Amino acid sequence: MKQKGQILIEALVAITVAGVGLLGVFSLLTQSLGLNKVVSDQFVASNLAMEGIELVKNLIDNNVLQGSGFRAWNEGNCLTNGDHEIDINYEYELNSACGDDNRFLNFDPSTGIYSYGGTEQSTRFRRKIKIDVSRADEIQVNSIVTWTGRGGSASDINLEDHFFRWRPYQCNDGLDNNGNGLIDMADILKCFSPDADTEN
Ligand SMILES: [Ca+2]
Ligand SMILES: [Ca+2]
Repeated sequence: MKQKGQILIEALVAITVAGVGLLGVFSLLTQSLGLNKVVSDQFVASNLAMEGIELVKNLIDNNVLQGSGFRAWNEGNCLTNGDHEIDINYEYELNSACGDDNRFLNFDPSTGIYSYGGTEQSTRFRRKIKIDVSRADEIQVNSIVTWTGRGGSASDINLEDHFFRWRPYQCNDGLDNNGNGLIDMADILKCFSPDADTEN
């Protein structure tokens, strides 16, 4: 026949074993939740970096869409050497403040837009769009997103892209760009070279 004390000891041992087992589960759960946060931060940062590249593409496309006589494809609107803050507003229009004030991006849950304006929730993400237009016929863009991750560690994603001038120059495109009835270099006196971009 078992003694009462023996039963108590058995119960204590069982509780301890169960407790140790549960501790392992809790520790795993905490780790998993922490990693979840790391992954979601990286996911948001990657997308913000990608958006940065898209915003520069939009600036370039806008230059081209304005047509000849507007400005060169690689000029104006933050398309200058240096670091820039570029975002979109609620109307999905491009804001190009240019220059870098090292500001945090805000998040608007109702639109899902990350931007510098408004009174949305402040985030831990900063985006710097580094532009290099010093090479002819090429724009280098580095979209760099930085944030403070789990445990206060600094993280960053640097996405690099190169845009090239693939459209032919006005003096060599086979088109009468300025509508004077003369087409391209052989005809036009002021087209001194095939890579001139004003047909006048
Ligand atoms: Ca032409
Ligand atoms: Ca012409």
